[in-house]
Amino acid sequence: MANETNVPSITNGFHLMVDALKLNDLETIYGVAGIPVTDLARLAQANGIRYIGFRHEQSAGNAAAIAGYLTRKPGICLTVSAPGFLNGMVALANATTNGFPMIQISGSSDRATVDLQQGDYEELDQMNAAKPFTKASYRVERPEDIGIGLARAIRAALSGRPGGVYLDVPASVLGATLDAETATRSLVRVVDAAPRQLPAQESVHRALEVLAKAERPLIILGKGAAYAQADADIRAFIEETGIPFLPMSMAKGLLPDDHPQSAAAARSYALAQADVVMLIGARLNWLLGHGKSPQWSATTQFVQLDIAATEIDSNRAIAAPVVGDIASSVSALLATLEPGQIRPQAAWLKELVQRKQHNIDRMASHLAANPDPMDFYSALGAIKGVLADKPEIYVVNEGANALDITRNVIDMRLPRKRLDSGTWGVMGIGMGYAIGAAVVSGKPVVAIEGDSAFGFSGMEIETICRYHLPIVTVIFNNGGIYRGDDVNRNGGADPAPTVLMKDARYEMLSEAFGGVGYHAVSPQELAKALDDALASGKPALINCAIDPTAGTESGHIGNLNPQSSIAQQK
Ligand code: ADP
Ligand code: TZD
Ligand code: MG
Repeated sequence: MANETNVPSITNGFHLMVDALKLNDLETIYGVAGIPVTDLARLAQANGIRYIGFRHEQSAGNAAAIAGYLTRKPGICLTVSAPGFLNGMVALANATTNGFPMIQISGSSDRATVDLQQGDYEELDQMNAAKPFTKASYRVERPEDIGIGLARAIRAALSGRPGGVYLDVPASVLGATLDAETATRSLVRVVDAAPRQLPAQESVHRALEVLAKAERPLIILGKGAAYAQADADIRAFIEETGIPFLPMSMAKGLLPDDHPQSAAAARSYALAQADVVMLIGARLNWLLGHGKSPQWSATTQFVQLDIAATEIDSNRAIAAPVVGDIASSVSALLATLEPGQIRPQAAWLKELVQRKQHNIDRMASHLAANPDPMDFYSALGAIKGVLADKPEIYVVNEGANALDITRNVIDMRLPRKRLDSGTWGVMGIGMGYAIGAAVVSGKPVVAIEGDSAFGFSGMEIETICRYHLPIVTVIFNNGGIYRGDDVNRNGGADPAPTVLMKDARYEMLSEAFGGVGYHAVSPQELAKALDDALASGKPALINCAIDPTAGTESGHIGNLNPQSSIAQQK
């Protein structure tokens, strides 16, 4: 019979890539099809990999990045050459900045032509272009290297501080054939891609000694702590020591926001007054005022748990670094901690409770006010009520006021449920993160979006409807970036730079693709729409009319705008 001859069976780069992904349990691809990866997407789907096709690579990349964060497996984004590659790069760079494991696999054009700049279709030296924005950037030049190339990408994405990795696959490699036996032998299943990194025991002792001397200690939890999935040990350490904690935005819910030791509602007081601060998977970057005045005291001492040794002393001297993976470090701290060794002063805890109560009361009055038109607080009060008994729901959040006020109002009670603009404060993550979270979890997602923020990924509403994902998008429509009431300083007919269309009917975008649309002008309408939308489990969009004068310039970070000593012209 024909198949009993000596002719070896043949395979090609397309099949090898699919086999390599499957061998490493990478079972979802987020991408946009086109030359030269269309058949790769088809073949992946045919072989049981879930393929989610987007309208723009940036959203595909954002979905992959957040999938990586949630699952601790690199999220895979597939892009076409040059422009598609570059569209995805914003998401890959953002993943690197945030420490999310992700691999962008991109097709690329003919090497010989690209390197001589002879003008190929979609010509770009992608591997080198990607380098400054990634943890690692590799190119596979022979089909028999696909297996090892993917293995290197997985290891680079997951080990140490996770990040974005670029893997370049020229069209010729995808199409190249090789015999099936060589191909099979070339595949690599990665073993222990994120090995534990144990902290030195002396660093653990040093950290506990510094904490033991503290009168006003504070623990800051960052998204590195959330990523580490050491939830029970982190909680045990906090509860056994009695140290108050402050979650960074994506660490909200690691311990419930209504936990009695949460100092979130007394944030600025806690930062300014703490004498010892323990950072667990949080960087002393701009989000923490670089650990410097005016937010911080010059005498505060720091303990820092991080996997990246170079993070230590990055902005301020760290008295007790504990370098290791957070799960190992926290468990070593717990094992070494002696009963009663760490005791925050009673006066400190009492002062925090009083400050908290004051701010909670102030917030309650904001939430209860019922202005017409709605402001951010009254809208969020309605959403808070609906989400109160649904802790399993993911909350995706971006915007300026829409971001800052939501972060303060909406409590999280489970870890890794809040996904937001992150370290860069980037706009455009909304629909991609929502899709990624819904795909990996099968759980509902509520995306709370500024009207400007939404626009960056708004076309993915079609993607959400096409895949029937349980995502409810709430648009805080205040008619602009920060506010909707600015005026053209030259008196002309063009709108001001920050102004968007206030009367835009965003809900019709959902209806256009078979989703449900709501227009809410009161907290009651908003609460009912959100309740109904979540009960239906279907894609929906709620266009929420917010007072155009309700926001403040740049939200809570107006201080970062450049200040000129020369008076503004008009
Ligand atoms: P946030 O924005 O919430 O403050 P950052 O992204 O600035 O958090 O900081 C997260 C930190 O956590 C990074 O410095 C990163 O190196 C670290 N990190 C990430 N994963 C781990 C882990 N598994 N173990 C230890 N540190 C980690
Ligand atoms: N582009 C990108 C990619 N990221 C950004 N952060 C910005 C531009 C600048 N920017 C912000 O920092 S917030 C924001 C922009 C454009 C939008 C704020 O308007 P919004 O929210 O409607 O989303 P509010 O509620 O009106 O403040
Ligand atoms: Mg707005």
